[in-house]
Amino acid sequence: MQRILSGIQPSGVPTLGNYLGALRNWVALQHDHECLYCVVDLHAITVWQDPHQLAAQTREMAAALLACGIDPERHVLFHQSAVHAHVRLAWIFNCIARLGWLNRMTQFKDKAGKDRENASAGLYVYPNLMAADILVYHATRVPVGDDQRQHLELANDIAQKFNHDYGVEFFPTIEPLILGPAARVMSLRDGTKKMSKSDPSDQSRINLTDDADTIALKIRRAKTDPEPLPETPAGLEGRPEARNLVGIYAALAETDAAAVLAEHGGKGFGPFKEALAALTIARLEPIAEETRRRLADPGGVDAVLRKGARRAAEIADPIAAEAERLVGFLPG
Ligand code: AQP
Repeated sequence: MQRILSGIQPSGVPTLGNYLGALRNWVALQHDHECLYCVVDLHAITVWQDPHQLAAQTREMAAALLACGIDPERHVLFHQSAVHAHVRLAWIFNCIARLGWLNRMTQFKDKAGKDRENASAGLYVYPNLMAADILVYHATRVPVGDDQRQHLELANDIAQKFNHDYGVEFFPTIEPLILGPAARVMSLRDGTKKMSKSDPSDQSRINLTDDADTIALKIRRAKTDPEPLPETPAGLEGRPEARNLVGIYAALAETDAAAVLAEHGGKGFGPFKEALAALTIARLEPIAEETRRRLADPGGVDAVLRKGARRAAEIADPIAAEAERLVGFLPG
């Protein structure tokens, strides 16, 4: 069975975008892979996180993952900061990766924005930590959105350079696992911007913990244009908000845009939004309910994470120790 590693930042409450782009696939992959799923709190602090909220958000993220169907008995669910091997290997990778490689990373450019001088050094070396997250388990498959492809190529460059520099075949090649049609969910306020859990506007996203009334209201208020829905997908060209809502409907109904438009095309957004709200509520309400139930016992969620961290460390510690030995460190 191939080993999978994937992570999600506890930088807010998980969104419908995280669910359709990642979490739903994580659950499905459990059937035929050995899975390690990680709440990546080390990655989250590459941008400012309120320390009073970070622990709560980490727990909330874990509860949501459990509610989505991650099975912590058959697989491993943990928080990244609890497994120190990630940081040990990330430091070695900081010394392997070249500045020129990191300078090409488009996510850093996007996240740092215009004020690059003021971005944290952590944000800059984020891809090196991501490479360590994966390679410290010798994981070979990583389910990611298309936006992460560049980081995985960098991880493979790092693995190859390590193997070459130290004359070993120690780190394997990683294969990105881009699943299904690219489910990229956009903001409800701006169809050209990705839906994000850290967007300052709560109206821009649907949170996995939103109740039915909140979901219905957010969808009713979602930005649209004045035209009716087109009859075919070609008519979505140049209409990012319409494309997004149709895409969300298709992803939730596990169908495609053509089938959605065959049913709803030619009509105004009013009735379509009602149908979309009903479908979203039907899919998300059980998850929100189970997340709340889990969070009523915070100690129970923490215990799942701690147990997961112990099991993750059993795999990662010997691999980090061997990498350190290859580099030439004396054992501690
Ligand atoms: N809008 C989205 N549509 C589809 N997939 C998405 N993902 C995130 N947003 C969307 C996928 O969710 C996984 C975990 O993401 P992450 O927490 O590591 O960071 P992110 O991609 O930066 O997600 P956010 O929600 O936008 O977080 P913040 O606001 O903190 O930056 C990834 O597999 C990602 O592709």
